[in-house]
Amino acid sequence: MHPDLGRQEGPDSRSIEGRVNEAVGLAEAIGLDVQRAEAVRLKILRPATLFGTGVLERLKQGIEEVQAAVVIVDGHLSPVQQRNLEREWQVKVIDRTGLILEIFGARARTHEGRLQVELAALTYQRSRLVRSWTHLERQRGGFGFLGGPGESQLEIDRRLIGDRIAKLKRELEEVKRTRELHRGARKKVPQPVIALVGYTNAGKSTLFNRLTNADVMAEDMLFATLDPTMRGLTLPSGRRVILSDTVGFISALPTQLVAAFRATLEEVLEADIILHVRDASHPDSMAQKADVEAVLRSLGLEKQVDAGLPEVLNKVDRLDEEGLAEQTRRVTGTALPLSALTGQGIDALLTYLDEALRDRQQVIAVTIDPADGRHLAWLYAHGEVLSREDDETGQAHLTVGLDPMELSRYQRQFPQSVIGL
Ligand SMILES: Nc1nc2c(ncn2[C@@H]2O[C@H](COP(=O)(O)OP(=O)(O)OP(=O)(O)O)[C@@H](O)[C@H]2O)c(=O)[nH]1
Ligand SMILES: [Mg+2]
Repeated sequence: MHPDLGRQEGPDSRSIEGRVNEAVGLAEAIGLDVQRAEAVRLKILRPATLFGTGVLERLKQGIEEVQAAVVIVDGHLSPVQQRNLEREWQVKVIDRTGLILEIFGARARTHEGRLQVELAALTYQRSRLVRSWTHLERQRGGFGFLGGPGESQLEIDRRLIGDRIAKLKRELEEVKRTRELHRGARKKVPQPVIALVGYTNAGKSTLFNRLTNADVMAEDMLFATLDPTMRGLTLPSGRRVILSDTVGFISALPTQLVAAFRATLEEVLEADIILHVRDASHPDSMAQKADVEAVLRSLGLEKQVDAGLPEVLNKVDRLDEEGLAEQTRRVTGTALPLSALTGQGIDALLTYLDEALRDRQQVIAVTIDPADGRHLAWLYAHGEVLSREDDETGQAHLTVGLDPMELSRYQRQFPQSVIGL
């Protein structure tokens, strides 16, 4: 049930139908068999049950008719509302955040992924315990801490959860440190990193698979991907890069999840190029774009978002010319229309990546003694040799393009050799 508060937030906001469909997609993502889905218009908000009495009664009949095992309310439920609805309908009730946490719990494969999801779920649970606790205390007309027979069960639960959260945070720190060590080792042969980000189901994994011949799960399912995956890829110029596929975003992503995944996401987003992959054929494409950009901003990428990220307008095979023109017109940065499914537009994307990476390069001119093989080898391995002339004395005159990071490394290793920039 999608509670429709009757709010319309501007021309690019989602249709109610789109919201209901997305909620159905979420439920199906953990294998639930959705028997009925509807938006329920709320004229007033009832603090105790969210829905009014008449609506409650009507929904109860529907629930009994299909013998539902679980009811999903696609919005926020307070712990009290959740409990009251369960009592009223005699069925398990969960809200949107609870559902998304379930999906992530079912998807987590790596050790780190599992830790992150558990941290998010416990943080969520703790916030709810606190609230229902104060509620219960108020009902009894007292303050929990005045008198009372020792710790209440809820206080114990709270403390246990708190301990577990602290432990998870320490473990995650440890995992992160180990990974940084590995990353440090990898950076010895540094390759630019390109990260694919975007709304769930936009086609990131399909594009990732097409570009790298990988076999990452790509399905018509929300949150198919959870853990970031990286793979090498050779661009037309011969330049090697690393492509990274990431977890998708969704509207009203639970804050607990963003917080728990923050470290992983921030690492991915340190990429040299961030490609925003969009389903340009989706009716709510613009609203999805706004949601993704909001998450990126919250992760510290305001500047890049304001400047306009390069956008892959995916699924153009489902768009007519007019639709594509309309989508392209609304892109601030570079628009890269393509179809990850048919392969149309992929070459243009690769060329774009090559050029974008070349633009960041600095060109140096050096003269190298023939005896200095190590120097020459370093430049061939780490830079792009743009020209080379060997004179009669055997000296090699080179112009070489270097990525900013490589340039500083070069200046450290071969301090005397740079002739001109
Ligand atoms: N028609 C069409 N469908 C596509 C295209 N690219 C991807 N799809 C389909 O879109 C669905 C989602 O694709 P995924 O690659 O799993 O999407 P994702 O962005 O990785 O999704 P999450 O991992 O859930 O965030 C799949 O059914 C794909 O076959 C495309 O260019 N055209
Ligand atoms: Mg994916």
